[in-house]
Amino acid sequence: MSEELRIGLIGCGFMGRTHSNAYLQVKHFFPSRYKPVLKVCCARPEEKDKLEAFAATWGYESLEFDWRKLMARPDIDLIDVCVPNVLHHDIVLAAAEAGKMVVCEKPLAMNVAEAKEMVAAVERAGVANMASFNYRRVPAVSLAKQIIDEGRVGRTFHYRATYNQDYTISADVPQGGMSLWRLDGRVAGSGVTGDLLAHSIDTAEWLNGPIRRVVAYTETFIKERKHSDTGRVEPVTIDDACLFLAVFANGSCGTFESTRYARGRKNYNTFEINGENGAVFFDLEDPHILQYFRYVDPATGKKIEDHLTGWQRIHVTNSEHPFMKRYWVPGCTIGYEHTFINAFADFLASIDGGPEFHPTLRDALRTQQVCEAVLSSARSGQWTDV
Ligand code: NAI
Ligand code: SOE
Repeated sequence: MSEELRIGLIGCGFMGRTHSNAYLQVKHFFPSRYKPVLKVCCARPEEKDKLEAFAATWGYESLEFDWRKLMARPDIDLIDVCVPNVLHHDIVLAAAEAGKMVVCEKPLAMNVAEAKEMVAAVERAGVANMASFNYRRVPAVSLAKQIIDEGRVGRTFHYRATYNQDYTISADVPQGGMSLWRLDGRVAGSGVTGDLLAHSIDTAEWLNGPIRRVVAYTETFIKERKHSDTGRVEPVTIDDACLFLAVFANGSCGTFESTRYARGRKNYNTFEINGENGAVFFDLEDPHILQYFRYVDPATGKKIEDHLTGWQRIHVTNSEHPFMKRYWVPGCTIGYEHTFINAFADFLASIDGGPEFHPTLRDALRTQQVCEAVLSSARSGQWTDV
C-alpha cells in the first residue's frame, strides 16, 4: 500500500505539464513507497479557462487562483514551483514556512540575495527540496558522470559548453506577457545566462567541480522590443548572448557560450571534457548518444593501442546504463520527459531514506553565484571570483 504524496503545483505552462506528467508516470517505472497525487494546480485568475483544461487533462482534484491559499491547505505535502523566475522567491519562502516540501524550477531566483534566503528558509524548515536541473538525469549525462568518476577521463584540462537556440532572432518578437516573459529582465532576472547557462553551469560543476573565476561578455542584439503588457516599444534588459571563460578549482579551463540567435539551433546543449586519459562529448539534440574517447584503460593504467583509439558512440539504452533498466529493452530510447521522471524517482527514493537528493536548492545557489559573477564580469569587463 503506498503513501500519498500530495502535490500542489503552481503554473500550468511548459514545466507544469512536464512535472504533472512525471508525477503520473514515475510509479509506473520506479517502485516507491510514495504515490504522487495531483491535489491542486494553480495559475492566475486571467487563465481560468487554461487552468480548467489543464486540471482536466492531468487529473488535478482542485484549482486555486492565488498561490498563497495552497500554503494554508493541510492536504498538500509538496509545493512545486513552475512559474516565471520573479515568483520563485516568495513562493518558496511561504512553502517552507508552511512546512511543505519544495520543488523549484531553475534558475533558482532573480539573484544571489534571493537565492540565499530561499536556501535558508528550506534548511531552517528542514523540508526536502529539489532544484529542477533535469538535464543531469539524461541517462547519457549521468553516464558521463559515471565515466568521469571511474577515472576514465583523468585529470581534466578543458571543459567546453554551449547552449544555443534561435527563437528570438526576429525583431518582431515582443517581450514580456504570458509567453515571452523570458525576454523581460524584470520577470526573468537575466537572459540566456539564467535561462540557459544555468543548466550548463549546473552540469559543469557536477561533472568537473567548482568554478573559481570567470570573465564574460554579453550582447543584446535587439535593443528595443514591443512589450506585450504595455503595448509600448521598450528597452530590452536581458542578455541575448553570453560568452564566458572559466577557471575551475581543479585547474582546468572552460569556455561557455549561449545565445538565442544561433540560426538552426533549437536546444543545442552540449559539453565536451578533454582529460589526460580520455574525453566525453554530449549533445542534447542527440540525447541518447554519449561520445567517449578512450586513451588510457583505467583497469591496466596502460595506453590503448594506437590503432584502437578513437571516439566511441555509446547508445545509452542498455540496462547497465543509468536509469535504463527501468524502461524498455536495449536499443529502445527514452525522451525529454523522462529526465523529469528520473528526477522525481530519485527524489521519492531520497525521502524514503535512499541516497541524498541532488541538486538541492543549496546546489542551485552555487549556480546562481556563478551566474551572478558572469553578469558582473560582463558589466565590468574584469575577471571575477565566484
Ligand atoms: P510558462 O510561461 O510556460 O508557464 C508559466 C506559468 O506560470 C503559466 O501557467 C502562468 O499561468 C503561471 N503563472 C504566472 N504568474 C503566476 C502567478 N502569479 N500565480 C500562479 N501562476 C502564475 O513558463 P515555463 O516554461 O513553464 O517556465 C516556468 C519555470 O520553469 C521558469 O522558472 C523557467 O525558467 C523554468 N523552466 C525550466 C526548464 C527546465 O529545463 N528545467 C524548461 C522550461 C522552463
Ligand atoms: C527556453 O526556451 C527553455 O525553455 C529554458 O527555459 C529551459 O530551461 C531549457 O531547458 C529549454 O529552453
